[in-house]
Amino acid sequence: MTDSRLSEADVRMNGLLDRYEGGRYPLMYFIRAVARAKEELGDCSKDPELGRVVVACFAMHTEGRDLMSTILGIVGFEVTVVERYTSMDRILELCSDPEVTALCVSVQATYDLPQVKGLRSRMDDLGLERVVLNVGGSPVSESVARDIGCDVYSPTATGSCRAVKEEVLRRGVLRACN
Ligand code: B12
Repeated sequence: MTDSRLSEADVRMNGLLDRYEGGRYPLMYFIRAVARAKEELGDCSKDPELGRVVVACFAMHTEGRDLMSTILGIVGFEVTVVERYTSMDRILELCSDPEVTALCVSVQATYDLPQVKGLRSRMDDLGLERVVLNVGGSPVSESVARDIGCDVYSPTATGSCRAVKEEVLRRGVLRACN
């Protein structure tokens, strides 16, 4: 998208993302500043090639969910932010919407890891092969992400969001070729 077609909201929110990514903006300041910009300028533009991402968490640990939802919205996804205390069954039900191209799950506590164990194969059994899976949070190392069957993994939130976007676009291209 050429700069001239970038909305004021796009410019402001990408500016905030650069500051967060550069480590010059604490997490909660970043999330709140983007929310304020959205109120003031409206949402930033969405890329129809990306579709919708479902972003979930467990119980009361919502910061990882909110961080990922904020960044995924800026990089062009429509975002479904799943309510606290939502079961994994219900989260997967939300992913059956054909618009949904990716699922990001925030795990904060080790005792929530059993809920994402073998999640990729569970999704495939439900016919959700097309949905890109990313799980993150402090208990999720690269090897834990591999055990879960994550399609993309990164130690940073911005890294994960960019990897999810790349993989969704790559699969989109593949689908178009077939
Ligand atoms: C904030 C917090 C709370 C807040 C939550 C507020 C909120 N709205 O989220 C409150 C006070 C409510 C809370 C409550 C509890 N908490 Co608490 N909490 C924390 C704390 C301090 C920070 C977690 C956090 O939000 N981090 C910020 C996020 C963004 O970081 P992150 O997920 O790690 O993500 C980073 C990377 O993973 C990366 N990333 C890369 N790829 C991806 C992909 C995705 C999808 C995501 C999300 C991220 C990501 O991006 C991020 C930044 O780079 C942690 C300690 C810690 N430092 O982790 C304890 C912690 C998670 N809590 C803990 C516990 C035990 C509890 C309680 C049970 C305490 C109690 N007895 O009441 C309750 C449970 C409440 C409930 N029912 O859920 C324990 C869990 C222990 C364990 N076994 O794992 C911890 C580890 C503290 C501790 N050391 O004991 N908690």
